Amino acid sequence: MTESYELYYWPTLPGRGEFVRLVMEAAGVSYVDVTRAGEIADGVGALKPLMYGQGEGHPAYAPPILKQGDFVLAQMPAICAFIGERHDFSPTGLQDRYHALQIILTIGDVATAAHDTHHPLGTTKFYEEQKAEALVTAQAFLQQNLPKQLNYFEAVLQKNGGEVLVGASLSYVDVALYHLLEGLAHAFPRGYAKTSELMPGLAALRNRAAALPRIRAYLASERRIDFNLDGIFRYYPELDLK
Ligand SMILES: N[C@@H](CCC(=O)N[C@@H](CS)C(=O)NCC(=O)O)C(=O)O
Repeated sequence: MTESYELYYWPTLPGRGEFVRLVMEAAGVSYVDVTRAGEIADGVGALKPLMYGQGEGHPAYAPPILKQGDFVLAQMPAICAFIGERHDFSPTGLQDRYHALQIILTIGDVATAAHDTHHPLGTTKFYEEQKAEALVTAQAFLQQNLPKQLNYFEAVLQKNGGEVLVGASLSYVDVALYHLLEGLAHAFPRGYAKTSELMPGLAALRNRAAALPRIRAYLASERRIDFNLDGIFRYYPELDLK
């Protein structure tokens, strides 16, 4: 397969697509962000025929979707692992590869939990129609889940030497965790700061990843979509810790 990678994701939000973008950017892999290449309506028009099993071959359910020629792959963790393994940005050896998979799947779980804080009743209703339920869900997330989740990532990091999550070199899971932490800190500045104050490994990982030349170049580019009120990590001050 030599054709270039195409990423299909919703054109106006970072969402789960951003994990994929950051992994490709950090690995130095070029790609076309198809739905953002022209008009928004055209972009959505290009994405929809690939969703819910409508595509050819092994079709996708939901975006992000990676395409290279006839090869189509969905599920954020699967795409990140595929790019990592194919482009020397993954641990090697069966056990380390599966430990990386364990971590990227956990990152995906936390991202889903963060999303559900503002949409606990589902995505068919706007946030404004479920604010009361969102407040209860967000407080439970911040008080009960987030401390355990951040402690888990800190423990994984420290038990692997403190620099990277798996193996001896930076890999796709470190970059994905960087984005998860950025997203959580954006959505819940008070909750994140309070929960992570005694987690030096996570703070250092964020700084190291943000300083990578490829990540810095990407963040400063027009390819980056900033966090907004349409993605997973949304800043609603009323949902944060008081
Ligand atoms: N577990 C999947 C979740 C995919 C997903 O929920 N995609 C969202 C956007 S982030 C979507 O467009 N879903 C459409 C739908 O569920 O109908 C992944 O990690 O990729």
